[in-house]
Amino acid sequence: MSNGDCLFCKIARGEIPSKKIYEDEELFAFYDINPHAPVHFLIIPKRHITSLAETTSEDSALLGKMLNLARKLALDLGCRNGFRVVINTGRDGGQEVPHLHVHVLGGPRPWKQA
Ligand code: D5M
Repeated sequence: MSNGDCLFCKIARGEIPSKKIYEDEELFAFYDINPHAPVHFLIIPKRHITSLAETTSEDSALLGKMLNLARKLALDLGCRNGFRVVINTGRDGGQEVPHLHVHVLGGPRPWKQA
C-alpha cells in the first residue's frame, strides 16, 4: 500500500520526478538529490514502510531483494573498489524521509562526510 502524502511514495508512482536507475514491481532506485559521494543512489520499496524499525520477519525477502539490488546496481554503476550501504532509521538514526530507503554510496574517495 502506498501513502498519498509520502515523498518517496510519490517518487515511486512517478508523481515527483527523479533520476530513475531501476524499477520493478516491488522496488524503485533513483539518484540522491544531495549526493555525498560520486555515486549515491537510494533504493526504496514501492510499498510504504516507514523505516527499518517497522519491518518484520515477513519482510525478509523484500529486505534481501533490496540488498541484492544494492550490490548489482553499485557494480553496474562502476563501484568496483567497494561501496557503502546505509539505512538511517528513525530520529536518532538520522532518518529525514519517513519511507524505508537504502543509501548506496561509492566512487573514488574522498567523499563528503555522510
Ligand atoms: O536521507 C534522505 C535522503 O533523501 C537524503 O540524502 C536526500 C534524499 N532526497 C530527498 N528528497 C529527494 C528527492 N526529491 N529526490 C532524490 N533524493 C531525495 P535520510 O536517510 O532520510 O536522511
